[in-house]
Amino acid sequence: MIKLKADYVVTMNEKNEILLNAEVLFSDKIIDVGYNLPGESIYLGKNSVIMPALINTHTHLEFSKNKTSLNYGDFITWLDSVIDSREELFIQCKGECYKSAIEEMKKSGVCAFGEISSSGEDLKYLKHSPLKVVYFNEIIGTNPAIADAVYQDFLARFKESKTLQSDTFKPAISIHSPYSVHPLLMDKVIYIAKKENVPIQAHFMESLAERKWLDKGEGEFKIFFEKHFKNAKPLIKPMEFLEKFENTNTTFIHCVYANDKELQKISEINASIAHCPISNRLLNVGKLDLEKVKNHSIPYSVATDGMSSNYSLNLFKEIRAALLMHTDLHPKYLAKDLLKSVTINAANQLKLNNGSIEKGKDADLITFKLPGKVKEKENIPMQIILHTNEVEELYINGKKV
Ligand code: MCF
Ligand code: FE
Repeated sequence: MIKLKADYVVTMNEKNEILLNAEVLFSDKIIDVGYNLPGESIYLGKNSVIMPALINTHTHLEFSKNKTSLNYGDFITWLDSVIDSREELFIQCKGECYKSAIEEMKKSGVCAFGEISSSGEDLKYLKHSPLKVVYFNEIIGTNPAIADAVYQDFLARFKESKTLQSDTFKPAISIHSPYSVHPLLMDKVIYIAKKENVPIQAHFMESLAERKWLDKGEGEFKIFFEKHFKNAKPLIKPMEFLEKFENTNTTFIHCVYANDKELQKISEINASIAHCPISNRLLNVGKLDLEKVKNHSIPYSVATDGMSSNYSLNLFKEIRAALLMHTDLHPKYLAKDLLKSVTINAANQLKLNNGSIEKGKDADLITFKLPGKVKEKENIPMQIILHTNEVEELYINGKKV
Protein backbone atom coordinates (compact mmCIF):
# COMPACT_ATOMS: atom_id res chain seq x y z
CA MET A 1 0.00 0.00 0.00
CA ILE A 2 1.25 3.51 -0.85
CA LYS A 3 -0.05 6.83 0.43
CA LEU A 4 0.95 9.95 -1.51
CA LYS A 5 0.22 13.49 -0.45
CA ALA A 6 0.20 16.47 -2.82
CA ASP A 7 -0.77 20.13 -2.77
CA TYR A 8 -3.24 19.52 -5.58
CA VAL A 9 -5.13 16.26 -6.07
CA VAL A 10 -7.03 16.45 -9.35
CA THR A 11 -9.58 13.66 -9.03
CA MET A 12 -11.48 13.88 -12.35
CA ASN A 13 -14.43 12.38 -10.43
CA GLU A 14 -18.00 13.21 -11.42
CA LYS A 15 -17.93 16.47 -9.51
CA ASN A 16 -14.53 17.26 -11.01
CA GLU A 17 -13.15 17.89 -7.55
CA ILE A 18 -9.67 19.24 -6.97
CA LEU A 19 -8.59 18.64 -3.37
CA LEU A 20 -5.92 20.79 -1.74
CA ASN A 21 -3.23 19.19 0.46
CA ALA A 22 -4.90 15.84 0.10
CA GLU A 23 -3.86 12.19 0.07
CA VAL A 24 -4.30 9.22 -2.23
CA LEU A 25 -4.08 5.72 -0.79
CA PHE A 26 -3.62 2.83 -3.23
CA SER A 27 -2.36 -0.64 -3.90
CA ASP A 28 -3.06 -1.89 -7.44
CA LYS A 29 -6.43 -0.10 -7.10
CA ILE A 30 -7.30 3.23 -5.51
CA ILE A 31 -8.30 2.53 -1.92
CA ASP A 32 -9.25 6.04 -0.86
CA VAL A 33 -8.70 9.71 -1.56
CA GLY A 34 -9.13 12.57 0.89
CA TYR A 35 -7.78 13.57 4.28
CA ASN A 36 -6.36 11.79 7.34
CA LEU A 37 -6.18 8.44 5.59
CA PRO A 38 -4.43 5.64 7.51
CA GLY A 39 -0.66 5.07 7.29
CA GLU A 40 2.51 7.04 6.67
CA SER A 41 2.29 9.40 3.70
CA ILE A 42 4.93 10.45 1.21
CA TYR A 43 4.63 14.20 0.62
CA LEU A 44 5.47 15.07 -2.97
CA GLY A 45 6.61 18.62 -2.23
CA LYS A 46 5.63 22.21 -2.87
CA ASN A 47 3.17 22.76 -5.74
CA SER A 48 2.92 19.03 -6.36
CA VAL A 49 0.06 17.52 -8.32
CA ILE A 50 -1.42 14.03 -8.37
CA MET A 51 -3.86 13.25 -11.13
CA PRO A 52 -5.04 10.23 -13.13
CA ALA A 53 -2.47 9.13 -15.70
CA LEU A 54 -3.32 10.24 -19.25
CA ILE A 55 -4.77 8.03 -21.98
CA ASN A 56 -3.94 8.56 -25.65
CA THR A 57 -6.97 7.03 -27.37
CA HIS A 58 -5.71 7.12 -30.96
CA THR A 59 -2.20 6.50 -32.30
CA HIS A 60 -0.59 4.86 -35.34
CA LEU A 61 2.78 3.72 -33.95
CA GLU A 62 3.59 1.91 -37.20
CA PHE A 63 4.41 5.36 -38.58
CA SER A 64 6.75 6.32 -35.73
CA LYS A 65 9.79 6.52 -38.02
CA ASN A 66 8.27 9.41 -39.88
CA LYS A 67 9.83 12.78 -39.25
CA THR A 68 10.08 14.49 -42.61
CA SER A 69 9.05 11.94 -45.26
CA LEU A 70 5.33 12.64 -45.34
CA ASN A 71 3.89 15.64 -47.07
CA TYR A 72 2.06 17.89 -44.61
CA GLY A 73 -0.12 20.87 -45.51
CA ASP A 74 -2.88 19.27 -47.59
CA PHE A 75 -4.92 16.15 -46.92
CA ILE A 76 -4.87 14.50 -50.36
CA THR A 77 -1.21 15.33 -50.93
CA TRP A 78 -0.52 13.77 -47.52
CA LEU A 79 -2.51 10.65 -48.43
CA ASP A 80 -0.52 10.30 -51.66
CA SER A 81 2.70 10.54 -49.66
CA VAL A 82 1.42 7.89 -47.21
CA ILE A 83 0.79 5.53 -50.11
CA ASP A 84 4.29 6.21 -51.44
CA SER A 85 6.20 5.92 -48.15
CA ARG A 86 4.09 3.59 -46.01
CA GLU A 87 5.96 0.34 -46.71
CA GLU A 88 9.35 1.92 -46.22
CA LEU A 89 8.34 3.59 -42.96
CA PHE A 90 6.90 0.32 -41.64
CA ILE A 91 10.09 -1.59 -42.47
CA GLN A 92 12.18 1.04 -40.70
CA CYS A 93 10.11 0.89 -37.51
CA LYS A 94 11.30 -2.02 -35.42
CA GLY A 95 11.96 -2.65 -31.72
CA GLU A 96 13.84 0.55 -30.85
CA CYS A 97 11.40 2.67 -32.82
CA TYR A 98 8.37 1.34 -30.92
CA LYS A 99 10.29 1.59 -27.66
CA SER A 100 11.08 5.25 -28.12
CA ALA A 101 7.52 6.04 -29.23
CA ILE A 102 6.22 4.41 -26.06
CA GLU A 103 8.92 6.18 -24.03
CA GLU A 104 7.78 9.57 -25.30
CA MET A 105 4.19 8.84 -24.33
CA LYS A 106 5.28 7.48 -20.96
CA LYS A 107 7.30 10.60 -20.17
CA SER A 108 4.25 12.73 -20.89
CA GLY A 109 2.27 10.73 -18.32
CA VAL A 110 0.42 8.32 -20.59
CA CYS A 111 -0.54 4.98 -19.01
CA ALA A 112 -2.59 3.56 -21.89
CA PHE A 113 -3.06 4.07 -25.59
CA GLY A 114 -5.32 3.01 -28.43
CA GLU A 115 -3.19 1.75 -31.31
CA ILE A 116 -4.42 1.48 -34.89
CA SER A 117 -2.62 -1.43 -36.49
CA SER A 118 -2.94 -1.84 -40.23
CA SER A 119 -0.28 -4.52 -40.70
CA GLY A 120 -0.06 -6.50 -37.46
CA GLU A 121 3.72 -6.00 -37.60
CA ASP A 122 3.56 -3.91 -34.43
CA LEU A 123 2.06 -6.72 -32.37
CA LYS A 124 5.32 -8.37 -31.42
CA TYR A 125 6.66 -5.06 -30.15
CA LEU A 126 3.51 -3.95 -28.36
CA LYS A 127 2.59 -7.17 -26.60
CA HIS A 128 5.19 -6.44 -23.92
CA SER A 129 4.44 -2.74 -23.74
CA PRO A 130 4.90 -1.23 -20.26
CA LEU A 131 1.77 0.84 -21.00
CA LYS A 132 -1.72 -0.59 -21.38
CA VAL A 133 -2.66 -1.16 -25.03
CA VAL A 134 -6.02 -1.30 -26.75
CA TYR A 135 -5.06 -2.78 -30.08
CA PHE A 136 -7.35 -1.80 -32.97
CA ASN A 137 -6.89 -4.18 -35.90
CA GLU A 138 -7.60 -2.02 -38.92
CA ILE A 139 -9.55 -3.11 -41.97
CA ILE A 140 -9.05 -1.10 -45.14
CA GLY A 141 -9.91 -1.83 -48.79
CA THR A 142 -12.67 -1.00 -51.28
CA ASN A 143 -11.94 -3.48 -54.06
CA PRO A 144 -14.61 -6.23 -54.00
CA ALA A 145 -12.35 -8.55 -56.04
CA ILE A 146 -9.93 -8.87 -53.13
CA ALA A 147 -12.42 -8.30 -50.29
CA ASP A 148 -12.22 -11.88 -49.14
CA ALA A 149 -8.43 -11.88 -48.93
CA VAL A 150 -8.54 -8.57 -47.06
CA TYR A 151 -11.07 -10.03 -44.65
CA GLN A 152 -9.04 -13.20 -44.07
CA ASP A 153 -5.96 -11.15 -43.38
CA PHE A 154 -7.92 -9.03 -40.89
CA LEU A 155 -9.34 -12.15 -39.21
CA ALA A 156 -5.90 -13.69 -38.78
CA ARG A 157 -4.59 -10.47 -37.18
CA PHE A 158 -7.64 -10.10 -34.96
CA LYS A 159 -7.38 -13.70 -33.80
CA GLU A 160 -3.72 -13.38 -33.00
CA SER A 161 -4.32 -10.23 -30.97
CA LYS A 162 -7.12 -12.04 -29.13
CA THR A 163 -4.72 -14.69 -27.87
CA LEU A 164 -2.82 -11.92 -26.06
CA GLN A 165 -5.88 -10.51 -24.29
CA SER A 166 -5.09 -9.57 -20.68
CA ASP A 167 -5.65 -6.82 -18.12
CA THR A 168 -3.16 -4.69 -19.96
CA PHE A 169 -3.72 -5.71 -23.58
CA LYS A 170 -7.13 -5.59 -25.24
CA PRO A 171 -7.94 -6.50 -28.84
CA ALA A 172 -10.26 -4.16 -30.76
CA ILE A 173 -11.33 -3.29 -34.31
CA SER A 174 -10.83 -0.30 -36.59
CA ILE A 175 -12.71 0.40 -39.79
CA HIS A 176 -10.45 2.88 -41.47
CA SER A 177 -13.10 5.25 -42.91
CA PRO A 178 -16.29 5.45 -44.99
CA TYR A 179 -14.26 6.20 -48.14
CA SER A 180 -11.72 3.42 -47.81
CA VAL A 181 -13.61 0.30 -46.72
CA HIS A 182 -16.13 -1.73 -48.71
CA PRO A 183 -19.55 -1.75 -46.97
CA LEU A 184 -19.64 -5.56 -47.01
CA LEU A 185 -16.37 -5.62 -45.08
CA MET A 186 -17.78 -3.05 -42.64
CA ASP A 187 -20.74 -5.34 -41.93
CA LYS A 188 -18.53 -8.35 -41.41
CA VAL A 189 -16.21 -6.72 -38.91
CA ILE A 190 -18.99 -4.86 -37.07
CA TYR A 191 -20.63 -8.24 -36.60
CA ILE A 192 -17.43 -9.51 -34.98
CA ALA A 193 -17.07 -6.40 -32.82
CA LYS A 194 -20.59 -6.94 -31.47
CA LYS A 195 -20.09 -10.64 -30.93
CA GLU A 196 -16.77 -10.17 -29.15
CA ASN A 197 -17.88 -6.97 -27.42
CA VAL A 198 -14.76 -5.02 -28.42
CA PRO A 199 -14.50 -1.27 -29.08
CA ILE A 200 -14.36 0.14 -32.61
CA GLN A 201 -12.62 3.21 -34.01
CA ALA A 202 -13.27 4.74 -37.42
CA HIS A 203 -11.90 7.89 -39.04
CA PHE A 204 -14.89 9.99 -40.10
CA MET A 205 -15.30 13.28 -41.96
CA GLU A 206 -11.72 14.36 -41.57
CA SER A 207 -11.43 16.55 -44.68
CA LEU A 208 -13.50 18.67 -47.02
CA ALA A 209 -12.38 16.27 -49.76
CA GLU A 210 -14.09 13.41 -47.87
CA ARG A 211 -17.27 15.51 -47.46
CA LYS A 212 -17.44 16.29 -51.20
CA TRP A 213 -16.63 12.74 -52.22
CA LEU A 214 -19.18 11.03 -49.99
CA ASP A 215 -21.94 13.57 -50.66
CA LYS A 216 -21.48 14.03 -54.39
CA GLY A 217 -18.74 11.75 -55.70
CA GLU A 218 -16.76 14.84 -56.60
CA GLY A 219 -13.62 16.75 -55.74
CA GLU A 220 -10.06 15.82 -54.96
CA PHE A 221 -10.94 12.30 -53.89
CA LYS A 222 -12.36 11.58 -57.35
CA ILE A 223 -8.98 12.33 -58.90
CA PHE A 224 -7.26 10.36 -56.14
CA PHE A 225 -9.40 7.25 -56.62
CA GLU A 226 -9.14 7.37 -60.40
CA LYS A 227 -5.37 7.57 -60.10
CA HIS A 228 -4.88 4.78 -57.57
CA PHE A 229 -7.82 2.41 -57.83
CA LYS A 230 -9.73 3.20 -61.03
CA ASN A 231 -13.07 2.92 -59.20
CA ALA A 232 -14.39 6.40 -58.83
CA LYS A 233 -17.67 6.00 -57.00
CA PRO A 234 -18.30 6.48 -53.28
CA LEU A 235 -19.68 3.25 -51.83
CA ILE A 236 -21.68 4.61 -48.92
CA LYS A 237 -23.47 7.74 -47.69
CA PRO A 238 -22.15 9.20 -44.43
CA MET A 239 -25.44 8.66 -42.60
CA GLU A 240 -25.69 5.02 -43.74
CA PHE A 241 -22.13 4.57 -42.50
CA LEU A 242 -22.97 5.94 -39.04
CA GLU A 243 -26.13 3.82 -38.79
CA LYS A 244 -24.03 0.68 -39.08
CA PHE A 245 -22.53 1.44 -35.67
CA GLU A 246 -25.77 1.27 -33.69
CA ASN A 247 -25.35 -0.93 -30.61
CA THR A 248 -21.57 -0.88 -30.75
CA ASN A 249 -18.99 0.98 -28.69
CA THR A 250 -17.55 3.25 -31.38
CA THR A 251 -15.31 6.28 -31.41
CA PHE A 252 -15.24 8.38 -34.56
CA ILE A 253 -11.91 10.03 -35.19
CA HIS A 254 -11.69 13.68 -36.38
CA CYS A 255 -15.31 14.56 -37.43
CA VAL A 256 -14.15 18.02 -38.54
CA TYR A 257 -16.70 18.06 -41.37
CA ALA A 258 -19.48 16.13 -39.64
CA ASN A 259 -22.73 18.10 -40.03
CA ASP A 260 -25.46 18.62 -37.42
CA LYS A 261 -27.47 15.59 -38.49
CA GLU A 262 -24.40 13.38 -38.30
CA LEU A 263 -23.41 14.72 -34.90
CA GLN A 264 -26.99 14.09 -33.80
CA LYS A 265 -26.68 10.49 -35.00
CA ILE A 266 -23.34 10.04 -33.27
CA SER A 267 -24.98 11.25 -30.08
CA GLU A 268 -28.07 9.03 -30.53
CA ILE A 269 -26.04 5.87 -30.91
CA ASN A 270 -23.97 6.79 -27.81
CA ALA A 271 -20.78 6.94 -29.82
CA SER A 272 -17.93 9.31 -29.02
CA ILE A 273 -15.32 11.39 -30.83
CA ALA A 274 -11.53 11.49 -30.73
CA HIS A 275 -10.15 14.91 -31.57
CA CYS A 276 -6.59 15.21 -32.92
CA PRO A 277 -5.98 18.97 -33.22
CA ILE A 278 -2.33 18.90 -34.29
CA SER A 279 -3.00 16.27 -36.94
CA ASN A 280 -5.92 18.31 -38.26
CA ARG A 281 -3.75 21.42 -38.40
CA LEU A 282 -0.81 19.73 -40.12
CA LEU A 283 -3.01 18.12 -42.75
CA ASN A 284 -4.74 21.51 -43.02
CA VAL A 285 -8.28 20.17 -42.72
CA GLY A 286 -9.59 22.84 -40.36
CA LYS A 287 -10.71 22.37 -36.80
CA LEU A 288 -13.39 20.43 -35.02
CA ASP A 289 -16.30 22.52 -33.73
CA LEU A 290 -15.99 21.55 -30.07
CA GLU A 291 -18.88 23.76 -29.06
CA LYS A 292 -21.20 21.80 -31.36
CA VAL A 293 -19.80 18.52 -30.09
CA LYS A 294 -20.62 19.66 -26.57
CA ASN A 295 -24.08 20.89 -27.55
CA HIS A 296 -24.82 17.43 -28.91
CA SER A 297 -23.59 15.97 -25.59
CA ILE A 298 -21.01 13.84 -27.37
CA PRO A 299 -18.12 12.85 -25.10
CA TYR A 300 -14.76 13.51 -26.71
CA SER A 301 -11.17 12.53 -26.10
CA VAL A 302 -8.09 14.33 -27.38
CA ALA A 303 -5.41 12.15 -28.96
CA THR A 304 -2.14 12.64 -30.81
CA ASP A 305 -2.85 10.46 -33.87
CA GLY A 306 0.46 9.00 -35.11
CA MET A 307 3.79 10.45 -36.17
CA SER A 308 2.13 10.13 -39.59
CA SER A 309 0.42 13.44 -38.86
CA ASN A 310 2.19 14.90 -35.84
CA TYR A 311 5.67 15.93 -34.72
CA SER A 312 5.31 14.43 -31.24
CA LEU A 313 3.36 11.86 -29.23
CA ASN A 314 3.37 14.02 -26.10
CA LEU A 315 -0.24 14.27 -24.94
CA PHE A 316 0.31 17.37 -22.79
CA LYS A 317 1.56 19.19 -25.90
CA GLU A 318 -1.55 18.02 -27.72
CA ILE A 319 -4.00 19.43 -25.19
CA ARG A 320 -1.98 22.65 -25.04
CA ALA A 321 -2.40 22.96 -28.80
CA ALA A 322 -6.14 22.39 -28.34
CA LEU A 323 -6.29 25.05 -25.63
CA LEU A 324 -4.63 27.61 -27.89
CA MET A 325 -6.46 26.61 -31.06
CA HIS A 326 -10.10 26.73 -29.92
CA THR A 327 -10.22 30.48 -29.52
CA ASP A 328 -14.04 30.48 -29.51
CA LEU A 329 -14.12 28.72 -26.13
CA HIS A 330 -13.29 30.21 -22.74
CA PRO A 331 -9.80 28.95 -21.85
CA LYS A 332 -10.69 28.34 -18.20
CA TYR A 333 -13.57 25.98 -19.01
CA LEU A 334 -11.92 24.49 -22.05
CA ALA A 335 -8.90 23.57 -19.90
CA LYS A 336 -11.15 21.65 -17.49
CA ASP A 337 -12.75 19.84 -20.40
CA LEU A 338 -9.40 19.02 -21.97
CA LEU A 339 -8.17 17.33 -18.80
CA LYS A 340 -11.34 15.22 -18.88
CA SER A 341 -10.74 14.44 -22.54
CA VAL A 342 -7.41 12.72 -21.82
CA THR A 343 -8.47 10.97 -18.59
CA ILE A 344 -12.03 9.94 -17.76
CA ASN A 345 -13.50 10.41 -21.26
CA ALA A 346 -10.59 8.52 -22.78
CA ALA A 347 -10.97 5.70 -20.24
CA ASN A 348 -14.67 5.41 -21.09
CA GLN A 349 -13.89 5.21 -24.80
CA LEU A 350 -11.35 2.45 -24.37
CA LYS A 351 -13.41 0.71 -21.65
CA LEU A 352 -10.57 0.93 -19.14
CA ASN A 353 -11.07 1.01 -15.37
CA ASN A 354 -9.02 4.19 -14.87
CA GLY A 355 -9.09 7.89 -15.74
CA SER A 356 -10.21 9.16 -12.33
CA ILE A 357 -9.04 8.97 -8.73
CA GLU A 358 -11.94 7.15 -7.12
CA LYS A 359 -12.23 4.08 -4.93
CA GLY A 360 -11.92 0.85 -6.93
CA LYS A 361 -10.35 2.41 -10.03
CA ASP A 362 -6.98 1.10 -11.24
CA ALA A 363 -4.17 3.03 -9.56
CA ASP A 364 -2.96 4.63 -12.80
CA LEU A 365 -1.58 7.93 -11.57
CA ILE A 366 0.89 10.67 -12.44
CA THR A 367 2.71 13.13 -10.24
CA PHE A 368 4.51 16.33 -11.20
CA LYS A 369 5.05 19.87 -9.93
CA LEU A 370 3.68 23.20 -11.03
CA PRO A 371 6.25 26.02 -11.20
CA GLY A 372 4.45 27.99 -8.48
CA LYS A 373 1.37 28.31 -6.30
CA VAL A 374 -2.02 28.63 -8.02
CA LYS A 375 -4.12 31.05 -6.01
CA GLU A 376 -7.43 30.43 -7.72
CA LYS A 377 -8.62 26.82 -7.77
CA GLU A 378 -10.48 27.40 -11.02
CA ASN A 379 -7.17 28.14 -12.72
CA ILE A 380 -5.46 24.86 -11.85
CA PRO A 381 -6.43 22.92 -15.02
CA MET A 382 -5.16 25.72 -17.27
CA GLN A 383 -1.89 26.05 -15.34
CA ILE A 384 -1.38 22.28 -15.54
CA ILE A 385 -1.84 22.34 -19.32
CA LEU A 386 0.42 25.36 -19.80
CA HIS A 387 3.31 24.16 -17.66
CA THR A 388 3.47 20.38 -17.96
CA ASN A 389 5.46 18.54 -20.59
CA GLU A 390 6.78 15.60 -18.63
CA VAL A 391 5.77 13.98 -15.39
CA GLU A 392 7.91 12.95 -12.44
CA GLU A 393 6.29 9.63 -11.65
CA LEU A 394 3.91 7.34 -13.48
CA TYR A 395 2.11 4.55 -11.63
CA ILE A 396 0.29 1.80 -13.53
CA ASN A 397 -1.83 -0.57 -11.46
CA GLY A 398 -0.10 0.90 -8.42
CA LYS A 399 3.43 0.16 -9.67
CA LYS A 400 5.93 2.84 -10.58
CA VAL A 401 7.03 2.46 -14.21
O1 MCF B 1 -5.56 9.85 -38.67
C1 MCF B 1 -4.58 10.08 -39.63
C2 MCF B 1 -5.21 10.75 -40.80
N1 MCF B 1 -6.35 10.04 -41.36
C3 MCF B 1 -6.33 8.75 -41.78
N2 MCF B 1 -5.46 7.81 -41.57
C4 MCF B 1 -4.33 7.82 -40.88
C5 MCF B 1 -3.85 8.83 -40.03
N3 MCF B 1 -2.62 8.52 -39.64
C6 MCF B 1 -2.31 7.35 -40.18
N4 MCF B 1 -3.34 6.88 -40.93
C7 MCF B 1 -3.26 5.58 -41.61
C8 MCF B 1 -4.52 4.78 -41.66
O2 MCF B 1 -4.71 4.05 -40.51
O3 MCF B 1 -2.87 5.79 -42.93
C9 MCF B 1 -3.44 4.86 -43.78
C10 MCF B 1 -4.32 3.95 -42.90
O4 MCF B 1 -3.71 2.75 -42.63
C11 MCF B 1 -4.21 5.71 -44.74
S1 MCF B 1 -4.84 4.98 -46.13
C12 MCF B 1 -3.47 4.57 -47.13
FE1 FE C 1 -5.70 8.41 -37.24
